[in-house]
Amino acid sequence: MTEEGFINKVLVANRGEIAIRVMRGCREFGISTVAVYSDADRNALFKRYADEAYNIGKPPATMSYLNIDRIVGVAVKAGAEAIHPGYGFLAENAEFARKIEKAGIVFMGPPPQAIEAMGSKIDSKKTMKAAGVPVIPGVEKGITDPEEAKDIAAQIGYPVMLKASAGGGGIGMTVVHDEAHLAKALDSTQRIAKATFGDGTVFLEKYLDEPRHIEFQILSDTHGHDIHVRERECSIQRRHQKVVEETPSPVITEELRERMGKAAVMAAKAVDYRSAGTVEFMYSKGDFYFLEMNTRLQVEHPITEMITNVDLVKEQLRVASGMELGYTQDEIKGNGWAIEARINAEDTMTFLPAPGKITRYAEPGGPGVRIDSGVYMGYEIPPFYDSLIAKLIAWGRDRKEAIARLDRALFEYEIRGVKTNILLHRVILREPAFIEGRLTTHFIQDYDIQKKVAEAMKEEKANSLGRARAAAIAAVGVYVNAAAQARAQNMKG
Ligand code: MV4
Repeated sequence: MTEEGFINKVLVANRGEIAIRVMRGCREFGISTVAVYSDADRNALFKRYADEAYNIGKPPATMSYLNIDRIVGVAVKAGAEAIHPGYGFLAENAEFARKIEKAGIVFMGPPPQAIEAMGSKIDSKKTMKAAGVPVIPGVEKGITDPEEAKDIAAQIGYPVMLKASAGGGGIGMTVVHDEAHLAKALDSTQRIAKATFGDGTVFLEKYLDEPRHIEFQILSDTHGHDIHVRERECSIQRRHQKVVEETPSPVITEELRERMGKAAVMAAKAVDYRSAGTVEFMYSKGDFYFLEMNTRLQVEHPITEMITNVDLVKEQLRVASGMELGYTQDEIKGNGWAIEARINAEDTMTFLPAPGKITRYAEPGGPGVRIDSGVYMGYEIPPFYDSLIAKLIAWGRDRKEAIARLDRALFEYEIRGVKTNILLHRVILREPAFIEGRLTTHFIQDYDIQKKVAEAMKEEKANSLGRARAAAIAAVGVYVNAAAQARAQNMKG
């Protein structure tokens, strides 16, 4: 890499597990790494992992990880030829990408115009529709007149959904079931959009019932090659944050993968994409629709790496140095099944972050287990950033083996001192609907998962056998149950 390309040093404009993940790819290519860290991350693992580290300010992200000029300044001073943004923070900030390129540094993401093209929901829908990518039925324009809204809703049929064009994170979306409620909902959604995003533009589309979230990994280089690296299903989420992700999707057939993959590649080509990205679709009753494109490497990228053996960060490094992708579409093959559990420091009852000091810490291991983490025993999780402790990923030859391995790894995982969602994951894996692959975006509500976690906690406390023994018994139960279910249903996709 250092011989062929021109990148010898990369600055990682992020923290935690993703900063380490990116630096791992760099290290394998012999590229040196620069970390930037806030005052709250003086003792963080990613800071120690890097070859060089620079303090960029106070703990609040606005005073450190979101300070564009300071980060670009450090990159120039350190002589980094490229900046990797990770996810979150500045990863989808077109201004950041522009300032980096103006400083003569490579932004390890898409061109700024591609970030902007995907920033507005109305504009991205228009672009996708023109490119031949299926979109949710509706209108791709802002609506202000309640009478016009009623005409459009009558045409597409109720229920409909009002969405803020500048929206994100599930804010500014309202389901409307009949005409009587439309005018009021339009008014309130516009207000929320204006107050939250500074842009009150709202549009209207068909509301999809029981949707599944299926996304495609994309890789694009600067030589006109765009490929997809198969799908991930991320239907299980709470408060618009993913909790469990898997690949392949239990519902997808080879024929559907081919069609959705082609649509994802068309989406990438339509915005002159570069680097790694994700095209999100909603899947409902056999049909799929473009939802949005995330113009970054995503949290759940490891499951794709587990079944394809493609190192997505190393592909990003190749692309950034002007090389062609290391794979053609035909060379992308899926092997087995991978599932990721996001391990958060949080209170499962409220889903609120629970930062604090990790007093005991032991990571799982063994066959088919990957863990991407950024913590250690004695580490204090700062309260300023998101609550992700680690991503635990299990690979199996088939779905049932992946489930059994993930459950076994969750059993091995020991974290003390902070509340975690480990038990939540074990409850999800035990739920018959999960074992059968019946996933929807309402999974946690529909199956009373939080209530079941509360019960499991009580049982755990009451159980004189102790935690380890109870968990071991449950793990065997999951395996037996999963095996029986898998026999009943062919889920090898
Ligand atoms: C929808 C929908 C149903 N119908 N659009 C949520 C995030 C935002 N980007 C789009 N979202 C949705 N849009 C129509 N027309 C349901 C959701 C949705 C959802 C989508 C993906 C993953 C999880 C979700 C959880 C709740 C709602």
